[in-house]
Amino acid sequence: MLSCGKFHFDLTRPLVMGIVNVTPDSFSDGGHHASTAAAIAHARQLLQDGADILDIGGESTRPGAAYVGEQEELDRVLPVIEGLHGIALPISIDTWKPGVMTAALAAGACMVNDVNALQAEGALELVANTDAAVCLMHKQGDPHNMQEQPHYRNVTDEVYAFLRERVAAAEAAGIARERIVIDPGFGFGKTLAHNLDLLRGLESFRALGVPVLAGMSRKSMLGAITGREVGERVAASVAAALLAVQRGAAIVRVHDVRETVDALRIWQVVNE
Ligand code: 9MG
Repeated sequence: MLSCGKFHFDLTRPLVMGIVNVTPDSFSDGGHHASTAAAIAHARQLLQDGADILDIGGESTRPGAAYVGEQEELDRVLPVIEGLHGIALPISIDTWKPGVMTAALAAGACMVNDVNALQAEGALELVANTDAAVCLMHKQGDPHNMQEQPHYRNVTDEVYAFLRERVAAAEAAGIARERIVIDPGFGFGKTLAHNLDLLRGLESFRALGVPVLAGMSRKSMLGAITGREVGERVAASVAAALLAVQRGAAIVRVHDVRETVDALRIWQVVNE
């Protein structure tokens, strides 16, 4: 069971979270107004394509990405969330900043996708005081340095222990279990070998008793395996999403919603 505000999912089928990046490199270079309109149109297309959740983000978390100030992030995401008012699916805000979480939830978002797992001061409490869902993700380091020298003794054990602690912290703060999702954070301070270990061991994260989200869409781990540039990783992304679902992921975070929905439909029918 997953509850995001007024939306409730029984998780009897895998959910697809569609990515809406509102960053200058994703939509047009014609300024805020042009990128807002393009992001809203893209979000509506993802709804048509079969997305279950929309994840809206205004700060890139790619390796090497630059920090974006809170006001700039708000200027990017709030008009998009407001422009999607009344849309028939939950909106997730992809941010680690408590100020952005607060404003986005007030504007209509009902999920927080936090690559920092609510570790910022005040983040746990502010989500606890709402009925929003939260995705707690693992990362090692920060986007500007995380791929420099990731190191683990046992990546699956260490990520598991981190997520167990963050689920406990969230519950202790008053966030009900049915509002919590966990994510091992593919590509966030992980080598290709670490990512593959996590994917192979994904099933083990289900023991934490909350839905598992997996995000590998178009990531460099897929480029390293296929030798393909980011725009040519659709097939690899769909394969990765399917493998994650096969290993117990309840939600996949993807760019290519239509292709992923089709692939998961085949998986579902075969497993009926
Ligand atoms: C924002 N973002 C980029 N990659 C991600 C991933 O793998 N998981 C989650 N939850 N968020 C991500």
